Amino acid sequence: MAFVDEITLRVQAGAGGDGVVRWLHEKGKEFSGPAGGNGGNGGDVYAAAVRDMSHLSVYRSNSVIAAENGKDGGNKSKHGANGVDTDVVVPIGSLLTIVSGARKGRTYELLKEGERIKILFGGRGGLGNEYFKGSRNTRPKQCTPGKIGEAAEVKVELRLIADAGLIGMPNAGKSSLLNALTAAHAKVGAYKFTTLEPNLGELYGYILADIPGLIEGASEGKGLGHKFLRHIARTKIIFHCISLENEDMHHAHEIVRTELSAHSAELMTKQEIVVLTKKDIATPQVLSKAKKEFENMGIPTLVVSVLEPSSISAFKKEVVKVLKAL
Ligand SMILES: Nc1nc2c(ncn2[C@@H]2O[C@H](COP(=O)(O)OP(=O)(O)O)[C@@H](O)[C@H]2O)c(=O)[nH]1
Ligand SMILES: [Mg+2]
Repeated sequence: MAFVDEITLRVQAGAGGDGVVRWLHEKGKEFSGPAGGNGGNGGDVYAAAVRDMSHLSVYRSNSVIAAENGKDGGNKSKHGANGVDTDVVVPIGSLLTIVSGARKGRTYELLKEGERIKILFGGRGGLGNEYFKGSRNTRPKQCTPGKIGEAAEVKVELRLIADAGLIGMPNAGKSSLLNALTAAHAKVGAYKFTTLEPNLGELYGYILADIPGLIEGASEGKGLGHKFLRHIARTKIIFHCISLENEDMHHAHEIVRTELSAHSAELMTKQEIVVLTKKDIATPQVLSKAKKEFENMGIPTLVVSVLEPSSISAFKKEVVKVLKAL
């Protein structure tokens, strides 16, 4: 299923129940007093954040998300029950914008798991005739209807809060690494342009994002770079993957850094760690030369092969150490 990172939902808060006109019926006394109850309030709509990054896909077939209406008042002074509230459930990192209705233009950002914000109010319940009873009005015949609930179109944009982004040239091994480090199932291919959507994985509570190559998008003229940069805007660190297959590791590094700077000056300022991938195919000489080259530039450098379990477990420890220190 395609990853949904933007969707517009039609959302409806509940209407209030109506107030009613009712009379007490005491023995031998017809209509002895007003006893119509108030209507219940309509349910409110909340936005609620969950950790499931792919949650927006559940809304693709739902046309309207609605809270329950309040119940009408009853006899014997019984008030109607309030309508049940409802939640628009969105992944952490979602930005909600109300695009129509009375609250048009309001925005809400959900950054914490379990965070819940009221975005639309249900209508108040109407008043029953008992409410209008007074010394001058002992037999009120009036009641009021419930108010309608607020309705709006709500645009949800997901901005992933990845702790770390994996970047690099196509084929650098980014998706393979994400899969090896986390329970993600990113597509892996020996050809370019495999990854056209950001893949996410979780490593001991840290979110890692496999960012489709900036080069991949740019060279295809798809402008994917920009779309995905939105997701890594909050990333604290960049793991720059460079395959040891490259003839010139330094050049490969430069190409990606240049592309990155063209898209986002902000990303250039993030902490960078070079990850030399596919260690299994490199000679010790190539490996140590490459490592030295980057370390001489002052860039911390790690080495890994997804084909060697011991390499992966050592690498995991290094990555967690780095993430904890952020
Ligand atoms: N020998 C070897 N091949 C790897 C390693 N990691 C990835 N590959 C291969 O390199 C190719 C590109 O990998 P992929 O993860 O799709 O790269 P991405 O384009 O950066 O996401 C695939 O054929 C992988 O099987 C590794 O550690 N060793
Ligand atoms: Mg990939």
